[in-house]
Amino acid sequence: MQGDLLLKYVRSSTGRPPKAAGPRQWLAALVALVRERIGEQWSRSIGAEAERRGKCVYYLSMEFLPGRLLIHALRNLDLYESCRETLAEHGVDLSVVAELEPDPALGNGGLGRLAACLLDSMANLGLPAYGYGIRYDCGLFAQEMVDGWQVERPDPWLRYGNPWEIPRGDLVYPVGFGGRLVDHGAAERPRYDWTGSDEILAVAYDLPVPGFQSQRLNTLRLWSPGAAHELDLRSFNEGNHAGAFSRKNAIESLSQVLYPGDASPAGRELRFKQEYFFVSASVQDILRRFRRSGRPLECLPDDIVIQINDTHPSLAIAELMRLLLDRHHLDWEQAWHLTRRSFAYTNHTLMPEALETWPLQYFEKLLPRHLQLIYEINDRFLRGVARRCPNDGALVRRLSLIDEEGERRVRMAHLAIAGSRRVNGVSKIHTSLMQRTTFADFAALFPGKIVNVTNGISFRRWLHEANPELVALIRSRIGDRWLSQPDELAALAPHADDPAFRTAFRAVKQRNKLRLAELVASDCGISIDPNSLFDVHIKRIHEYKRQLLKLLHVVALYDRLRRDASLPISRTVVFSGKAAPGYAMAKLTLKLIHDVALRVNADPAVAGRLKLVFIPDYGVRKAQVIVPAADLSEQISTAGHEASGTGNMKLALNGALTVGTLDGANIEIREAVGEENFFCFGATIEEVAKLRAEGYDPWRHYHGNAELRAVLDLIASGHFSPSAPDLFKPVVERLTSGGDPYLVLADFASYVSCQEHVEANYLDADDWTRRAVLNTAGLAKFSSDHAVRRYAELIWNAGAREERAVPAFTAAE
Ligand code: 26V
Repeated sequence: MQGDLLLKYVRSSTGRPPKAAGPRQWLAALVALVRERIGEQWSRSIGAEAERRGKCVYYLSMEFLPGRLLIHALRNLDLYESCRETLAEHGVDLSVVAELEPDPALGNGGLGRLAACLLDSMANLGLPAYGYGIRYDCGLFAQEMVDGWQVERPDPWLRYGNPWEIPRGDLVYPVGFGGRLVDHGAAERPRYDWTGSDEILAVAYDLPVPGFQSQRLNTLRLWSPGAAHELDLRSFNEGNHAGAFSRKNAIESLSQVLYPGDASPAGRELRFKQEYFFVSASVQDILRRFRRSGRPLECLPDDIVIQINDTHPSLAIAELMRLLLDRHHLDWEQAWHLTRRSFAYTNHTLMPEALETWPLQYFEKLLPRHLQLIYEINDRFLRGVARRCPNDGALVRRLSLIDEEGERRVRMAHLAIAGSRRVNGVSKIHTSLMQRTTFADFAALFPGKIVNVTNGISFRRWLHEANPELVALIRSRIGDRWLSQPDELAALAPHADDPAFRTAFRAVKQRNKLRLAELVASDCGISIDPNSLFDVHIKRIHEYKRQLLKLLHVVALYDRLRRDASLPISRTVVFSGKAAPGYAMAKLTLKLIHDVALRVNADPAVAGRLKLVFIPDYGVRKAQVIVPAADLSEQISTAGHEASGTGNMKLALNGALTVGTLDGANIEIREAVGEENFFCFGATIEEVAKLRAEGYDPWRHYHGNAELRAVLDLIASGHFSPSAPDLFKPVVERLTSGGDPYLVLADFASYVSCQEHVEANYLDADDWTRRAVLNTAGLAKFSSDHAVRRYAELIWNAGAREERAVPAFTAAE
């Protein structure tokens, strides 16, 4: 039945008979089939009726990493098997067709993937929600490795179009930059007009976000820039062809690229414009939909909540104020009262260099009205502070929305906190650090405002889709209610004691390892042994994530194995991840991984016992192959630096044991799976703080640990780079005379001894599997469904309309 329908779609959507259809035509037909099935549901979900049922959540994010949709949707709709069979009858492999779907890489890492997992869960739980972001023409760069050096290539993911998206020519908003302010009001009640700005248009493109077997289909709405008069026709007709296109090009540059991470210096002003562009369009769209409901503006915070994913969309706070004041003519107290109750802000990092601030200059030039509003917000806010804490000028300076030192800048986190109903961190320890350190003054001022919602991951994506064999095995024992009720995954724990279950679990892992071995063979041309321990470090390349610590361990192992031919070790170390293009140390680390790999993999003295591979172009697609195959998950950030981590959850859910520091969500994962099933090492947050306070000296470790010294000397000597012997000196210098800012050397001894433990444990394959099962079962609470429920209860007050009369306005702080 579904098969016939599919054949019909091949004809109607590609104009070819099935016999003549190639994989791209099959893809088009499959997408048409799914779209037909979900179209009805989608229009019902976005219909006014559905929205009136509960609060609507708007999730604003500069990044989304949704992954491919086809297999996800086929499984959700229970069409997977029938479609696979129909294709097979025509000699076509569904997995080959699925590979043709673009993987939207509209994000850098965890923050973007979290946005996608939360959207997935909101749909799954039937919560009305919209994701808002930018439709970047090129997502995060494609990573190519040339002789171990990262080369960034554009990723024109829309080259063949995006089969899922629906252009919404009916949803277009003007967004202005520049111009000046004119006061139209009376002296005691000024009213500003922002005039003369250069207006561009924001055009909506919608993508479906299907829930798992739920009736709800949410929308990811991405904005693309256009201009009212894209082409200056007169100029064109006068022969100025290049000039006529220049405005069009300038406008299009707004969505051309995603900024590849915090360490990249380029394009700051463009990034600022991107932030305002998507935020302005989104807030206008939110207000339009709200106005359509016919409810008075006073009810805005009862009907909507705008969750901002880090500070990147925090200009939305000033934008809502602008619209409420200048367009809807509310007075300041009303507008601020509504705004503060409509927003919530999630913080994802406390690293000072990633806490956004924008020069006042940018505002003066591009957003003069917003600057004026931010001054006013700040003024009122600081007067409130001074009233509560008189004579504390230092406190006022610390809390100010404006950093007055050096080039004056707006502190976006302060704007986000002042303008939100709640602020949340993404793991218990991260939230506690927010409260105790970076935002301690705010925590004291607004007790209870900073709350914790530990991150979660979509089990549909990271188990159901990535690891279907494991899902089948789990189903055979505990059914499949856990897919919609993730807590029920905990029922798997007793099966860890069943030898037959362990054998089956191990067999699944083994097949996943074979699949990864195939990927490594095709991507890297290296053959790896699926019987070895698969030791996996996959994430953005950053010094705090300490790829270097892992690498020093690899070199130490290499040295040990060369000296001792009888050491019973068999390990394959897998790295994958991208470096920000402007981050020299990260790129040199990649080169070092490559050069060490060349040496190690070619040395007969360690053959069969140690392999090192780097899989290029990490993204959701590759992660879905690597994660199910891992035995050991490396989560080794310097304690206090990884806000949460979500890769740690994906790997543990798929039955990897973690070797990790007491950082981010590792702490909660360890609690959930049991200390005995987690390899913990390294300095704690308190110890890190103490070491730094005492004046940390990496040389002490260099001189005090012969193995560490030998490893560093080997790297510095040019052993791994004979044709350029000084190449890696900057790495070794960074870890020694450079002060070793992320305490790699301080944790080396503890890490190596922990890894000895890992090796000894891995020799008992059956017991290792028992613990792997306990990891899978223990991860139940890290489902993003759970996280969304907490957001709904603690922050959004969603699920039901707030049972409250229209609020009386009180004088705002
Ligand atoms: C900052 C900037 C600054 C301008 C250029 C582009 C850019 C991109 C990202 C960032 C901040 C990144 C913050 C981030 O990704 N944090 C990660 O969030 C994950 C989800 O909560 C969490 O699991 C990770 O631990 C955390 O590092």
